[in-house]
Amino acid sequence: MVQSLNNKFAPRGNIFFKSGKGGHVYAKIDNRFAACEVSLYGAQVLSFEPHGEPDIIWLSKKSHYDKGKAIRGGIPVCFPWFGPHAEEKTYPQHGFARLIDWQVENVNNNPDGTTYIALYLCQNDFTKTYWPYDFEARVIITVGEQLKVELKVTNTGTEEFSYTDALHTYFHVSNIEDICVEGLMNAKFYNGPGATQLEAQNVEQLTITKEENRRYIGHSGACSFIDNGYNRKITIEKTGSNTTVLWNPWADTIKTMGDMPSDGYKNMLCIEPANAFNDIIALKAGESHTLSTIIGYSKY
Ligand code: TA6
Repeated sequence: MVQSLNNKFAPRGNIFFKSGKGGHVYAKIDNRFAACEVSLYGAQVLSFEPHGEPDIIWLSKKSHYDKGKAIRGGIPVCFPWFGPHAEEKTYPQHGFARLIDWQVENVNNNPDGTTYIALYLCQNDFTKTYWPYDFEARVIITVGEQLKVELKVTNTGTEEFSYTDALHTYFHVSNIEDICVEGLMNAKFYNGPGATQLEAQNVEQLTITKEENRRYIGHSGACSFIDNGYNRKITIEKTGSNTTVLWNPWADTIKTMGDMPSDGYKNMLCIEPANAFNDIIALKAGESHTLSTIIGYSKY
């Protein structure tokens, strides 16, 4: 498989494929802007490293790579549900998209020097054990000065379906106590999975000093964070999303997670463009929806 992917796509330049951990296939993109690694298992970005910069994406050194388990870190694609399944407690958290191999549909370089890879998934026996619908999903990853990730879902069946989704981005930070998040002022959020009352954020700059699992509802705009250790500001733009999730497990919860180092919470922060909770996408036959994020940075 790796050989046939390389025969077909490597001559286009700036990309090659290799097998690696867990027996998965990985795409390595390296162009004049950045290096980026993508796992075909899960259509998951694992790194985005602009040349001369520390990686913007965090990947756990203790991640599982076995089939059937999610890779911890990068940008897991949560689809067709975010969080636990609403009725079936044994179904995998965050859906099946991150637990399956995606096909490479296309790879190319754009005239502006950016490189994209388009990954494809449609219904099969595995997806039908959890979700009875016919669909096409595409994850298109474009590597340039910025990283763009799009998740486009099309209903290819005859009946309407609904789903929730997320680009569950793990950002790499110099030190969680040296960053502050901007762009969420006045946004309404549920403070944790058990919360039933909405709160309004009343600070312009949010610092993270404890476990956070905030679910911002009706938040469709951009946000950013300042990383004082790496002297950079990371911007997170998005389209097709009305929910933003912000998560850091902090010191106690991380100890219960076997695939994260116990001090890993110090160097990661999830900020996740999503459609989740009451923000549900419904697609009639033939309709599509795209969730996308553009991750950029500037130095100061
Ligand atoms: O997005 C935050 C969250 O839903 C948390 O509640 C936490 O469980 C996290 O995702 C990680 O989920 P995972 O299934 O990857 O362990």
